[in-house]
Amino acid sequence: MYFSTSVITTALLGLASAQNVHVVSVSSTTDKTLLAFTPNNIKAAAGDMIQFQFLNGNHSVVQSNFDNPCTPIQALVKNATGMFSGYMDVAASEATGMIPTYTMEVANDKPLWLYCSQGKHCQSGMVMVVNENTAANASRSLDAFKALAAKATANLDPSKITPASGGDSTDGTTGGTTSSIPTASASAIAQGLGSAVSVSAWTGLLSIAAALAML
Ligand SMILES: *[C@@H]1O[C@H](CO)[C@@H](O)[C@H](O)[C@H]1NC(C)=O
Ligand SMILES: *[C@@H]1O[C@H](CO)[C@@H](O)[C@H](O)[C@H]1NC(C)=O
Ligand SMILES: *[C@@H]1O[C@H](CO)[C@@H](O)[C@H](O)[C@H]1NC(C)=O
Ligand SMILES: [Cu+2]
Repeated sequence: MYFSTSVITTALLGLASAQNVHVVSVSSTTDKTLLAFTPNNIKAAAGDMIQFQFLNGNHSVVQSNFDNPCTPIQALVKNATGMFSGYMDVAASEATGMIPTYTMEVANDKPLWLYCSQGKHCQSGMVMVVNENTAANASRSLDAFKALAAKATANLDPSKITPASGGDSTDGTTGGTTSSIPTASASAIAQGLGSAVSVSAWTGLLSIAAALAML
């Protein structure tokens, strides 16, 4: 898709007023073996965006629920359309100087439990939470989720599961958009890790705006 600079700038300004973008690194540029989302515990308001930047390897982001780590939510909850980034193989786009991204909008302030469905990455701790709420239930912490994940017998690929025929449809589910950004931008943005990065701070990073404009 082609966006002229003026269209992108308009989109950027349009979003700058209201939307926060939280950047999450998937693996690492310096440690190719890192099986982690960084940061792995973020607070985001409804309407905020989360952009996963795939820095190395071949990983995914999949939504589960707390009690069933390493299992796609659509295998647990009837009619759920849980988020799944697809597998993002960084090597495939590295040659072009781009890294793949997956950007999603946070639907509500309920906890969102996420994992990587590649190999045994989920069991190895490649999990995260958005809006952990231990005040509502002290058992449902990221540490407890990690401990459950470590014991999971399988790490399930969302494209290879049987959709649930039952379950509680109150879990919040959401979707996202894939794109790619120049590798140089990714490292510049990485300085914003762990904080809510305002889109307005990114003026000049037009490829980011293009990614958002496609949402
Ligand atoms: C990435 O991982 C998925 C799932 O294991 C696999 O199907 C796919 O072939 C891998 N991509 C590449 C380019 O190796
Ligand atoms: C779930 O999906 C089925 C088939 O598309 C539909 O008939 C049913 O009404 C849906 N149930 C709910 C609770 O949305
Ligand atoms: C708190 O969470 C645990 C783990 O999911 C669950 O077993 C328990 O029933 C929950 N407690 C309440 C009061 O909902
Ligand atoms: Cu992974």
